[in-house]
Amino acid sequence: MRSFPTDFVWGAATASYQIEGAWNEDGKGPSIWDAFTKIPGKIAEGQHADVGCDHYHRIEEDVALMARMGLKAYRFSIAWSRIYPTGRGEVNPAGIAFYSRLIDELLKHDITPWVTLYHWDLPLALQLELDGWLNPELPEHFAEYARTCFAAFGDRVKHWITLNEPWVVSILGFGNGMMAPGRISQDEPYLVGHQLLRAHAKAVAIYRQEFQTSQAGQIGITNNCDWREPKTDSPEDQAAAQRALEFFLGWFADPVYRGDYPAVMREWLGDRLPQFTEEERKLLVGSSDFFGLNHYTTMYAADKRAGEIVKLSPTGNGGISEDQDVELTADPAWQTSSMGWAMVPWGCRRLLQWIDERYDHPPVVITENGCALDDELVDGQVHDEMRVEFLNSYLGACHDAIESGVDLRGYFVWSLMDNFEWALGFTKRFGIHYVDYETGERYPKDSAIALVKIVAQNGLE
Ligand code: PNW
Repeated sequence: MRSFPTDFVWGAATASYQIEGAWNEDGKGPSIWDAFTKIPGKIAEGQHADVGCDHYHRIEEDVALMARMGLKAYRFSIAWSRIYPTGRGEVNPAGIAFYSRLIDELLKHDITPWVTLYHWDLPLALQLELDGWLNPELPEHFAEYARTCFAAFGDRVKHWITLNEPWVVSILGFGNGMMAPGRISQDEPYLVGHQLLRAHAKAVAIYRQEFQTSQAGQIGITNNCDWREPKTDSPEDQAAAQRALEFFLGWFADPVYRGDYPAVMREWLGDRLPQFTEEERKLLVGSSDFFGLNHYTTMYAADKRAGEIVKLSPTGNGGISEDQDVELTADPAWQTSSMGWAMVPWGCRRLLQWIDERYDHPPVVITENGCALDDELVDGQVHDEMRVEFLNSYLGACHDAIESGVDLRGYFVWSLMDNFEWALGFTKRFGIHYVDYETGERYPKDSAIALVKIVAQNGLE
């Protein structure tokens, strides 16, 4: 039996736009995802999440799913445009009431809420009126929205995540245009990333100054990163892998833990990378009480300096690589999910080790890990053996990391249930519960049953 620390947090994660539906109910304003999904050609099969998983109308049922599983925590996100329909100005009381009810329902079942303030669904008005995250004013509006949430929910919410995956917002939203708002640019990702970091720092400063003492909660940021393994042991490829990790995770974690962007980004990007003021640096350093990590896959990295410039498009799961002169490849022997993402548990372990070393042994929480498969519902059952294997092997890697000294505090599976997978719509299923989108019915998959056992034993057999 491989046991986890006794207070290890076992949870499941979701995000507002992916599950809620009720896109225009009870005063909610439209978000950039409500608009983006309506543009022909942006989403697989022309889908959108106007109804989504209908979670907005099923919170009791969905909390009951988690309670039955014995989960200790639930990570969800707040739709900014439910709280502020136009992103700023008047608060919408029905929006506050909805999340308040969800939080109470969770607490009633001893499930700890972990709340993400921004999981990509920017109020549309802020995009149209202010150019969204390109505008240096956005951090002010985000901080104000955050303050409203701390004031309304902070008596009961003790775990806050400011932003989910600023890398995805920057690269996929403004680099290759795969995600809302769908812009394609070489330079905007770095400008947007800068405003996201400023927004995070401001929200944390408000929490610390006005709420943390009385509410006694924690606040942090969640970044996503895949592992990058040197393709050969040549010094060039080793440097390429390190550079790829610094461009991926260091971009957003270095400012928070070390006070500035990685030196290699400064060197490679020059003026294209904005500068922090001294004051911003001070707000940023130490602005995360835990290291939130979303981790999905691994690729090999090789030096590509001599090669031709690759076009602006995601290379596998890697994002823009031309600025880094890194070539990413996968081992054809690796098993892949229906996203095409390779399943490489040892990559998870190495990434945890890398974080531990680079950021001086921070408490880490895996806020997302999981895989999409072509699940089929047969007689009310889903036998997702591959996902069971995925969970066992990745959790095994987590356990190894803990044994070698990494301070890993929790694990949230992505996702509680199948949901709207952004540009891929409902064609990808990440859930440990199967959702029948015709009837709205949820069914536990074998992976949910396996996780129940792991949580009950607090370990792996
Ligand atoms: C994350 N990439 O997104 C998000 O936090 C979830 O909302 C999403 O459903 C989940 O992972 C699965 O995709 C990512 O290209 C999207 O590297 C794309 C990438 C990484 C994470």
